[in-house]
Amino acid sequence: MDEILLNIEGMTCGHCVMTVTRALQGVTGVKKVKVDLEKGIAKVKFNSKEATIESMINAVVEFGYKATAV
Ligand SMILES: [Cu+2]
Repeated sequence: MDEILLNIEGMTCGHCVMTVTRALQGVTGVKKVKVDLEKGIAKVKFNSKEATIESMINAVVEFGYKATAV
């Protein structure tokens, strides 16, 4: 199991946190997601054989937020 931190830009409230969490959880291979609103960071546990960092970033962008690998 691998772990990555993503910087998430554009989150302002709990709804944003939920949206970003669901977006990341929807990526195949992502096992666990923890989003910190104040820090603007998402901690993601994933199987690197199934999920790529690019696929996670794209999933977040699709919902209108900006994500970059820390
Ligand atoms: Cu919001």
